[in-house]
Amino acid sequence: MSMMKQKKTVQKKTLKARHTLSSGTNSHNERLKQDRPSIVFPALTSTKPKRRLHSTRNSSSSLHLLQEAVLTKCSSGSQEEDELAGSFNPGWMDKIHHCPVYHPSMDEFDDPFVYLQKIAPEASKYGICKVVSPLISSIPAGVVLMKEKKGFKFTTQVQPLRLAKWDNDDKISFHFRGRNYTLRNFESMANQEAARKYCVSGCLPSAYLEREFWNQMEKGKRGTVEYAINVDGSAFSRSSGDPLSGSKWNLKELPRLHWCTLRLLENAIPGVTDPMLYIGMLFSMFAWHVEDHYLYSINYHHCGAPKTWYGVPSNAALQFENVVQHCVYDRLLSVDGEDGAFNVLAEKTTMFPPKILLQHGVPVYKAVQMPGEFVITFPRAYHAGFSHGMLLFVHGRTYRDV
Ligand SMILES: O=C(O)CCC(=O)C(=O)O
Repeated sequence: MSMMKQKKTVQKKTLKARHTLSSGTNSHNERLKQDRPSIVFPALTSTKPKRRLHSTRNSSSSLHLLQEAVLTKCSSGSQEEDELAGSFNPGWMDKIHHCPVYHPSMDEFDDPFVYLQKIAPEASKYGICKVVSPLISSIPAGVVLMKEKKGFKFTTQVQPLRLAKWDNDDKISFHFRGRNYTLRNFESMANQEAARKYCVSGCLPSAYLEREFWNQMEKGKRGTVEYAINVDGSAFSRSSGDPLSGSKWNLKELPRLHWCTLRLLENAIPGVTDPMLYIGMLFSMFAWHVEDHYLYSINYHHCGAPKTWYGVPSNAALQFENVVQHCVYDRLLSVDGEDGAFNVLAEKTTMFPPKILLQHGVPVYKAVQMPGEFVITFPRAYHAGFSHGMLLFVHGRTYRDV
């Protein structure tokens, strides 16, 4: 397709998308429409990060949500694959096994690097793992933020809760800012939204929400959710009396520990040498991606509803990129070969159900992260996921090699 025609198609789709979002009847969309400071719908191909050198900050958090028809067309037709490829069929979710969960003793927990080195040979085979902290914070995260970050406010991003109606030669992404919130305002908005959907704001069983999330993604039309990502700060307290914050697992301190290579960086890099806060609501999501420069990531859940993660081990990264290249995007990517998939994934905008991976024999595991738990992602392990409700979460990237 010529550049001109492509541009026109994107514009046409953009207008359609704008119409869909702004004409939504649901009250959340209406409120966003009124308060939204700016709306940008960049074309998918507008910003291509350099291979393995894209910046955390600049990675768009908008999502390319993929049409089910495109997603399922690679099914080779065996009975099992047909079942996995069927219209909404929760059966595939049970086929994704949980990643390992570690319960270190106080002694083992003393040094995160020694501990991670110990579990890495086994845990890295799953791409992700959970570490349940034997220490808890004595000061709740909300209290830390209120006290240590006076007037704390953050801006969300709006994510469409649906798969896009793409055709084979067109693709767009939605990327626009949500509102500015205090923690309390965000929580009340998030709880109202959850109650609007399920009559109560309390958390429902994880398996139910996993089914609901993918069901809504596949069947949804106008719904949106908000997610505050890459917010400067951390909810680890400065008080030395707090057992977890006083430990080496405090993500503010971890990159400065003696054998973390990141301590050698002269300048602070948000999200790398300093952790970042993520504040989510029911079905806030993060797209499939690997960490910048293939770093490890370490993520602590401070409070709120659980979060589901999916992870793919690094030895299947090429296989994963191949599936993205040939089955998810089909012929849509402008750059061929492994770079095409890598580049588009680096934009952190590609979200598709893990059943596509199952259909193509790509190993994928899941974790349901609760407050008080760390999730580790290993170098070059693709991961994606969603929140089960309002939650407060800290993410940090850490050293390259264990
Ligand atoms: O929870 C999120 O939104 C993102 C976590 C993560 O995988 C990341 O920041 O790399």
